[in-house]
Amino acid sequence: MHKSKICEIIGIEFPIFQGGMAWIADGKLAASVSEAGGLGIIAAGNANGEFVREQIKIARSITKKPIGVNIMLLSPHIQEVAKVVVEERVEVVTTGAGNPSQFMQSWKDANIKVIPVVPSVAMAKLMTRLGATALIAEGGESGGHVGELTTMVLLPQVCDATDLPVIAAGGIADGRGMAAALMLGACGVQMGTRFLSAEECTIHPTYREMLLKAGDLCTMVTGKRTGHPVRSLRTEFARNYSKKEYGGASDEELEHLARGAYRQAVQNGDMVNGCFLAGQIAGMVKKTEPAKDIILDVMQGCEAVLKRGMAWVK
Ligand code: TUI
Repeated sequence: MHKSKICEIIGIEFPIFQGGMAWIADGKLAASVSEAGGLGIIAAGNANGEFVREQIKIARSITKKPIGVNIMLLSPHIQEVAKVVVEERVEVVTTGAGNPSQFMQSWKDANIKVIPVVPSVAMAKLMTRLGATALIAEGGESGGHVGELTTMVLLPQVCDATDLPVIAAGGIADGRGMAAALMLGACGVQMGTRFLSAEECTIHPTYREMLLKAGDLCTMVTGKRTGHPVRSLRTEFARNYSKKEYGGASDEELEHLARGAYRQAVQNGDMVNGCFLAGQIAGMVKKTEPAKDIILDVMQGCEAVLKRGMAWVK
């Protein structure tokens, strides 16, 4: 395949980003993806600045290639994490779950490439105006915090609204998904759920097992009522939360239920208190393999689909 413009801009071989999954995407996973030619991204999630700095150092000890940090804008440690990425000179910052406007200038001054997740055309236009390097159009098929629109609907509208390169995310886990995203105007893809199964991804064995066993209908969205909709595997925790959410529980009670739930899932595999974030495409993730094999499989699959696509052209 020809090089994508996002590869030239960031200095990577393949236009594949690994999603910044909270408490999952650590320095080791990110470095493995970057070393394999994609863009590995460390998730800051709700962690503090020192945790993020440590993960950046771990990644740097494994790879000399560019790495990214995903900054979750609802984090209580947002101010210190925003400074750490500057001090540690990461090549790319992606953002999620909010509006990063107040940080954009300081990151740009530090020569960091800023690539925000945009869930709408309005946010795409705002981020373009504020000087983002590229945009990630993430549809609600994704795991974790979700927007309203699907990738199929969001992606072409974001592409029409900006001249910046657009990365597609949400519901992509193989070469077919990547090819479809390119046809809708994207110049690369971001995958979270597919990289959850990577050999280098440290999640609890229970999490891995549930992911590999998941089928097409195995995820659900909770938290719409609180304004923080989140997609996760349909576990006892998720069903219970949903029952409470629509059964009149107070916001405080729901917040109490959700506190620390991502970490409980990742580190302890706790089926009762843990929230196992995963995208709708989980049903297509069937084996554990090295990050490098995932990237090569998606790239080769994409190229094969694009070649077959010529059969439709007269
Ligand atoms: O951010 C994600 N996925 C995530 S973040 C996360 S951790 C979390 N912790 C507590 C509450 C909620 C989440 C787990 N998964 N994906 C990127 C994403 N960003 N999806 C949607 C958005 C988004 C939503 C609103 C981006 C911008 C936005 O702006 C709203 C506004 O106008 O401020």
